[in-house]
Amino acid sequence: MSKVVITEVHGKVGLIRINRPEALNALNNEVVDGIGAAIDGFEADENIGCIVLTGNEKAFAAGADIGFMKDFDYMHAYKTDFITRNWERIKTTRKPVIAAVAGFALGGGCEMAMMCDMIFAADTAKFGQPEIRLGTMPGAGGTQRLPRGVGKAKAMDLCLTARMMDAAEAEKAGLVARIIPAEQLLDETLKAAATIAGFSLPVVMMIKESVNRAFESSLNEGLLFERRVFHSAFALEDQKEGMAAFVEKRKPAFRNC
Ligand code: DAK
Repeated sequence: MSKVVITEVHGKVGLIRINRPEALNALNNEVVDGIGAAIDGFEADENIGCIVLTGNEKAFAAGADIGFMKDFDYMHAYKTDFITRNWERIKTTRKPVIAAVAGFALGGGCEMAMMCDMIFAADTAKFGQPEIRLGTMPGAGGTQRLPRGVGKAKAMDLCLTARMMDAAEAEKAGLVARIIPAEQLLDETLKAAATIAGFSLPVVMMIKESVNRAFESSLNEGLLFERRVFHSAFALEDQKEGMAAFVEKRKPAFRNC
């Protein structure tokens, strides 16, 4: 049986591929556990500065595996904390994660892409929260992250009508950072990830933490948090190196400290 999650290392970038093409990369425990294990590995690897999560040309992921959950009852879902336990790992990594989305990102697939720090979309990408069609609702952030990404009106539209949103609409609405021709999606995403991984890792982590803070605090609290973290960046050797290199008109050599 082929592995449902494949990892590769490209220089300082860790790549995670979801690999269940026969089911449009539908997410079951094996896949989500595999993604979690891959993130654990990349988090622990000091060489890795950025992570890319992708699927294949047809699907990032067409949702949680419907066959797997169709017979669950309430008590089972509640007692086992249905799939919550292994879904949170993407959110907790301190290294940046870019979702490279081609084809379908639906239901849990869309939610998983939104757990990442940014989404690069192929021009073939299609996003949606079609759970309502199955007699259920989004359960992994669709009703929470989508409104923050695209605004209330569009989030209501997508969640209540089950329609799909193409890459152009998703970019216009702010869900997607970049649209890339499908055949270049992975290369371009790996390039951007390599750029990030070439910077000072502690600074990258500080920026990620600070941007995320913008969604979890008031403006004043967020600004205070940013100021404190900014001040702490003066403790870094990489700050001394970065600014010295600028003044000396040379490339900085960051050492992640
Ligand atoms: N689950 C299982 N199998 C799936 C699947 C899915 N979500 N999506 C597609 N497949 C399978 C199909 O059954 C088919 O398998 P075979 O019949 O060949 O064995 C194969 O993938 C190819 O699919 P189609 O033949 O349907 O392909 P089409 O191109 O005709 O259609 C489609 C593509 C994406 C429009 C269609 O497959 C589709 O509508 N799929 C279902 C999309 C969907 O409803 N997604 C939402 C699922 S509910 C939570 C975390 C997550 C969730 C909830 C809670 N917690 C942390 C608490 C998430 C819930 C969901 O995602």
